[in-house]
Amino acid sequence: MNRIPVTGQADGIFPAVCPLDCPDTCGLLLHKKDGIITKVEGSPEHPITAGAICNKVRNMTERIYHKERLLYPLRRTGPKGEGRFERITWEEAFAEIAGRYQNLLDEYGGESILPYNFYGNMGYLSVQGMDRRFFNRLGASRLVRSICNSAGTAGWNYTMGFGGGVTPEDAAEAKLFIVWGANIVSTSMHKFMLIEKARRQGAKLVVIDVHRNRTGDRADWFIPVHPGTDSALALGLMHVLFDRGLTDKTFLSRYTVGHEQLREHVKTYTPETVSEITGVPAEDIIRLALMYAEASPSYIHIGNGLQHHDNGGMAVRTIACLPALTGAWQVKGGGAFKNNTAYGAINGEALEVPELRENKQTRSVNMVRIGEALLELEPKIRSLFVYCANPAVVAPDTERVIAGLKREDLFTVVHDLFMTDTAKYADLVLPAASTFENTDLYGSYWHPYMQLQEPVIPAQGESKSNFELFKLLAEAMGFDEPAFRDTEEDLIRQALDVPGNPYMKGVTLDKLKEQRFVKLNMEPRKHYLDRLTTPSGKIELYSRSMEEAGLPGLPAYIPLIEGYDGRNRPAPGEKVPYPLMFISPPNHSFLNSTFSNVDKLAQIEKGPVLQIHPEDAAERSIQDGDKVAVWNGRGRFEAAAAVTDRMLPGTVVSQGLWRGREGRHSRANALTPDRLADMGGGAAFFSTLVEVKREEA
Ligand SMILES: Nc1nc2c(c(=O)[nH]1)N[C@H]1C(S)=C(S)[C@@H](COP(=O)(O)OP(=O)(O)OC[C@H]3O[C@@H](n4cnc5c(=O)[nH]c(N)nc54)[C@H](O)[C@@H]3O)O[C@H]1N2
Ligand SMILES: Nc1nc2c(c(=O)[nH]1)N[C@H]1C(S)=C(S)[C@@H](COP(=O)(O)OP(=O)(O)OC[C@H]3O[C@@H](n4cnc5c(=O)[nH]c(N)nc54)[C@H](O)[C@@H]3O)O[C@H]1N2
Ligand code: SF4
Ligand SMILES: [Mo]
Repeated sequence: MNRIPVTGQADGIFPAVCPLDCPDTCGLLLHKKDGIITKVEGSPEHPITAGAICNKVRNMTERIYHKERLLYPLRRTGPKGEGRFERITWEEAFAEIAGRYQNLLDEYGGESILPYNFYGNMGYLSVQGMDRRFFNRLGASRLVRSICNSAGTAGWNYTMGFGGGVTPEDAAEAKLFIVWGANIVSTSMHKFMLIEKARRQGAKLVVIDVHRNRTGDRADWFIPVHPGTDSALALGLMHVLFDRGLTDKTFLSRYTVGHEQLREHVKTYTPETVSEITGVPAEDIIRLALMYAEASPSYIHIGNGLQHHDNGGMAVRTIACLPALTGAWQVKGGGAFKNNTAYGAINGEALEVPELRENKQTRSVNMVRIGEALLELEPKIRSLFVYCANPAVVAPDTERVIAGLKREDLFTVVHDLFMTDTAKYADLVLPAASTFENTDLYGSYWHPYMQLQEPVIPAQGESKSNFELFKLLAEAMGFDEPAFRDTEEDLIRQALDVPGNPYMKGVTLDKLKEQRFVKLNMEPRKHYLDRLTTPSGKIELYSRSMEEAGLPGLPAYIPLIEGYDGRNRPAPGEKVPYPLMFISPPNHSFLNSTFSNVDKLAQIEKGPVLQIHPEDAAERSIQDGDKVAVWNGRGRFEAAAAVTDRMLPGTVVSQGLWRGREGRHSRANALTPDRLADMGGGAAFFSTLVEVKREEA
């Protein structure tokens, strides 16, 4: 291992924060001996995560001190994609970027440059600070960061207004948990731990998913559905609730708009009709509706998986209506959770300084369509700057993304800790410092605690934090506005000063230094229902804003553009080019594509696996363990077959985002579409059809 010992720093145990794109944002403790982090464990003092961490981060030292960690700036020497590079100095790197950017500015304007970043590190300074200031000043094209949860968030916001739901402390009191389109055992383990605790007091867990994932395995009741049919299921539940007089009429009149229309509207969604669409037996739909009406408090966790579809925004919007029908919101712990980002909203404008941008009309590019943008957008994108993201693996339709990255006339810079698939196509690759080497501020999109990271080890090799990198780049470009002179602490103070957000009152840098975990001021939460921020100030079962945006104003089931439901899926033996729905959600041991290069974790996951139903396997003479090829008009993916009845027939599942491998087709996103979902410019990864065949050995 490439460990660089540090002198002059005391050994001991240091507080830290998990930087990964995971709702739990754990408090950590780093054990340091001879200047090296030897152990990562959970901080028992964190009020929510309380000392437990996942296996991924218990192995974080494998990543921090990985033998392939980038330590110096590199310049490409071979063809794009081949991965041949030579070491250069930072001075050379800065001079080259500044020179190229100045030419681009002179010849084509700032819009010819596109930043591409996501949440490889969730720290506000890593992805929303000096970097944004730099690209604003440059006048670069704007990036619409919608690859993760935008469709669902839009659907939630149309219904509820405020982008927050039930908090963990309240959820602990629920008696019924419905986990809908999420795999929290793997993706948010403390949520599952909280549910386990409630179950010991008699609470029940229902999981609704297209495949029986690890969470489904542990549920009291697992309900499999056909992909993209969740809104039909939710409408079926509403049908039963209205039909049997199980709604809370007082709540509906006081806190909602549109309940009379909704009652009429759902009459057509009978359990029988909904059963045909979703694959859920009619008696189960009735049973679930009765269970939901009876349990109090009842809590629905709306996952990210179910909104990665053509109709994903509407699916979330429809499910979000359910707690209003039973009045679940009135009881502590009752209601729903989609994400809780809004409580801890920081002062984004102070961090990003949009005033630095001269042209307020600068174009926006949706990150979901990065392949198309690189290949087709006019005027052309001539430079791409990637950090905290790995589009060659995580973006949909990766064949097109890679074709775009191969463009000879595209000047690509990648800042990362590793030579990712994307970095292999870069002209310059810059080494990034890991979070434990940085100062940063962390919120959580689930729990109400802010945390501070301070460096525990120095930057490894010549690596630089995002903050430092963009500050120096600004200097190289000759940008001399005061915004580029701010320190990390300045940025944290600016971020925490949010006059418009009462939940952030009292969260300060000094308190963070002193207490490590600073709780948001949750007092306003008491009046949740009086603070709904929809146009009507109520829960909008009918939404005029949606109609104005060209969407149905009432919740509706809209079939997928690319996909089948239970009514139209091909009969066994019927010949259609691509009869199977392909779902590619996260796996247990990686975080998106992060960790896929850590052998220990990759070995646990074995390699790309395709779960296929026994009926679908038999039809194709596929046996457990066979090598299979999965393909459609976009590309090809290879995996080992696991024959299992975890899904309904017609759906195949491959968990995990694997990096590209020499001579192998290991990217699931070769098969996924770059269509935008119905709302929020979101991604529709899972609305895709494929065929599968056994590969001759
Ligand atoms: N271990 C691990 N943890 C992670 C991540 C990771 O990669 N690995 N990623 C992080 C990130 S960025 C995010 S956004 C979150 C996401 O975490 P979750 O909210 O748990 O969402 P996903 O894991 O994307 O998808 C969950 C489930 O959606 C199901 N699904 C797909 N289509 C449908 C559908 O039409 N209907 C229903 N009901 N279910 C469907 C999939 O089968 C899958 O089991 O997790 C974070 N945590
Ligand atoms: N098929 C399919 N595709 C998906 C999904 C899915 O479920 N299925 N999930 C989607 C979702 S929800 C998301 S959020 C996206 C996630 O997509 P990305 O955010 O691109 O996630 P990662 O693959 O983890 O890439 C993060 C990169 O950031 C780097 N990094 C980490 N820390 C730092 C830092 O401090 N500085 C710099 N410069 N780099 C750093 C890491 O080394 C890593 O290479 O993927 C999406 N893609
Ligand atoms: S990935 Fe999630 S569960 Fe694991 S340590 Fe980080 S925040 Fe905690
Ligand atoms: Mo995500």
